[in-house]
Amino acid sequence: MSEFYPGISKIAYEGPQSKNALAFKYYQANELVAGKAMKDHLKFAMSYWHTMVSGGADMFGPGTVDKKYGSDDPMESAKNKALASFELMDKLSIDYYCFHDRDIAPEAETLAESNARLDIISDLLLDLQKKTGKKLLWGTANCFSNPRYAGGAGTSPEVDVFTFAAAQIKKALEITVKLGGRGYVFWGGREGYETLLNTKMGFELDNLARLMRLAVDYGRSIGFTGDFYVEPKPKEPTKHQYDFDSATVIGFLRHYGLDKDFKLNIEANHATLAGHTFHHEIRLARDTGFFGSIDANQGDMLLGWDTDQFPTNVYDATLCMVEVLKAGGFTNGGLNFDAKARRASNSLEDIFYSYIAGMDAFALGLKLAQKLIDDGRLDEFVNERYSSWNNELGQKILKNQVTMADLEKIALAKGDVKVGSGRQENLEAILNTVMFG
Ligand code: XUL
Ligand code: CO
Repeated sequence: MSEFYPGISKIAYEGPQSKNALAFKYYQANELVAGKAMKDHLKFAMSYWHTMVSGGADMFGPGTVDKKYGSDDPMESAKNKALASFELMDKLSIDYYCFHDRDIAPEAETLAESNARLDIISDLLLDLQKKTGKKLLWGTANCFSNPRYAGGAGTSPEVDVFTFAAAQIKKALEITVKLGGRGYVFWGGREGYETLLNTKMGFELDNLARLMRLAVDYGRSIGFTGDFYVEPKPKEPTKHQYDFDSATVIGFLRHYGLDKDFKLNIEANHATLAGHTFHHEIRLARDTGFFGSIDANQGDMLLGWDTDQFPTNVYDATLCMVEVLKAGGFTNGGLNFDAKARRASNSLEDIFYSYIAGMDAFALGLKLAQKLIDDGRLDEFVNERYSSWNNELGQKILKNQVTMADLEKIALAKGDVKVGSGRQENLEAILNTVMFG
């Protein structure tokens, strides 16, 4: 069988001193970190849409990379993409992949025909999985590209569109289960609004939850035991997306009784679009029990949109991995590179350079996260900062054994209170010493 990435052999680990652009400098799949192989800590996944489908088109010009994979026929091209994706994952030592239904099999004229295409390609993917041991991390349905979804899918003002979205998600769930995916993602592509002048917001929110409930019930009925995820994003494509950020989504899931089945898929660039740090979003998910999976990428702080760049910021990767380690690691989730090479990075090698850059940044982040935890100074400081809650008064408050009047009496007797230093600058310096020391 001919290769789709000729001239590129399996990427090897050569260490930080290596100048070979096609080698890992930090990612060594079987290196143990705290007794567990890097590959099992990180669970890297390839995003099918950016890697196999998108050629770099933007609103100012067409793609710059040929992603037809040797055929103008859409189904031949789709088959070649499936084969190429497994070659790519093999060469990069990536164990998982993620897709939208329409990434793996192009949409046809009718739903029945689209479904038949999905059957053909998912058979091929299943076969490739069996031969290689690669796994599907999660599947999802693209309910945002087709013009029928202009006003939303689950939140469409029109009942026929809601019906179509449900049918599409049913099929996407079936192929996710068929391929052994441990996750199913809801990213509300156009589940939001442009103007409230034409929108029944409360009605749309109820319907979004209704669609998710239908999906959970159906998924469970066909043996899906993995996690459903919502992937928060505040804007783009709609002005206001309903799944704005983690806090909003958690409130939504609890309000509609979906919190037992859903966790969060946190994306770095979505976090910053919402005015948060990536770290904030993961911490919130972990502290509330909604930590699920991660879309690893990064935005550009000077741009107000979702640039989906490969993640190379080691501070962010480190703080992310601290949260992952403290969450006890991934269960069904993993690190999906929802990222694309820049439009000017127009060679097939650039796909490899991009993944190597992202994987090395996270390998480094993992090692540094473990180093920070082992160093212990940050945790020690935080524990000390909150230590007054261990005293008698603190314990009584935590056990809800006091009234406002009790607290007033104590406060009046104290007269005034002095608080300790938050020591931010010193903690930031400790972070640097641990990372670069
Ligand atoms: C869009 C985005 C999606 C989801 C899956 O910003 O991140 O690709 O990850 O639908
Ligand atoms: Co994403």
